[in-house]
Amino acid sequence: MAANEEIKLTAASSSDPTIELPASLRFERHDTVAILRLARPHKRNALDDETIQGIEHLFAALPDDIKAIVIHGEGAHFCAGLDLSELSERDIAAGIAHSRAWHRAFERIEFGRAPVVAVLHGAVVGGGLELAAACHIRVAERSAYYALPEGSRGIFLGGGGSVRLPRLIGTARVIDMMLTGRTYGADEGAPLGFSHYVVEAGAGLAKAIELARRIAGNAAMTNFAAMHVLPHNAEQDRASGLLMEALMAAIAQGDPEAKRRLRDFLEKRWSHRVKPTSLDFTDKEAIAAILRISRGNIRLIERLMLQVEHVLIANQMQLVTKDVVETAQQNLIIGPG
Ligand code: 1HE
Repeated sequence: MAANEEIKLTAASSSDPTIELPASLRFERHDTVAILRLARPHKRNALDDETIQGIEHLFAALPDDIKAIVIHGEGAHFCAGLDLSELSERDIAAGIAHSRAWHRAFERIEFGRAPVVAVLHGAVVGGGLELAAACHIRVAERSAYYALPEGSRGIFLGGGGSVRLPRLIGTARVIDMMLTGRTYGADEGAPLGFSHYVVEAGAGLAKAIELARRIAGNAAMTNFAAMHVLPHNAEQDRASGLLMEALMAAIAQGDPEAKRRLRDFLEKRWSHRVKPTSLDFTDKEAIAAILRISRGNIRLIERLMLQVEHVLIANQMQLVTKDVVETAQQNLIIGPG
């Protein structure tokens, strides 16, 4: 079937009567957060034409009240990539149409309305890695591994991976993965940019839902700006980026939702402060070590934070604001300087 041909989406597996999806996708709502499940575990969630069109259809028709989405793969793997059984039928023109269909579907994810959190476990390979790269947040379980088997199958990336992956992990790494078949595990992959979080086996979905709920609680304009302006600014020249930032900042500030949130903060109706909620012992030790080395120099701490390779620590460290550092200075070790 040509990828751009209309298909009949059958067997509505969605819990939403207005969204019809193929049997390979399941869509569940949980208030403002939805879970999209890749539901072909017997084929390791390999992505066939019907599934790709279902993803495009879903993100195009996303109900307005859904504010964040979690993508999860059923079974032991997130996704084994392109359904290779469909590949042998295609000529060159159909191959181009097929790749463009993937582009449309994944663009809908990346530049849609609701941020998407992917839960990665087991194989996250080929087109599965391309799908993960189109999502905004990636939570990896320790079982996750990343590879681009395209190199050994005589094919090339076709789902936007040649554009997105170099931006995530660097062109040199993508070349290495393609040419040598190199595989990265969850722990080594996280500091390289494959995922934002690493959690224990089986804990990914809960973590992703927790993050999605937090995202869903943001002002819609802020989520829009993060999803659309940040990637755009990464690709345009500095002056245009700064102008875009000023425009977006003014638009976001002018939104009634922002005004309401600022009033709540100033009038102390909402006590949310930017502090880590919990720092475990290992994190405290890491902060202590960094403070000791840096003698309380905040800028040096920020630079060191970027170099901390352990992802859990790195994630916590990103939350460390100036007042936390000061508290740590008082409570943990040395004074400033
Ligand atoms: C598949 C696919 C698939 C599994 N297309 N059917 N992707 C790949 O090159 C990865 C190919 N898959 C694998 O390497 C392995 O299946 C896994 C490492 C992911 C999992 O291994 P395992 O032992 O758990 O499962 P399995 O026994 O290999 O596979 C179970 C079934 O899923 C089996 O079918 P069955 O009918 O014999 O039971 C497999 O044939 C089927 N299966 N993966 C079709 N990918 C836009 S361009 C993107 C380009 C790419 O993505 S290239 C990378 C393709």
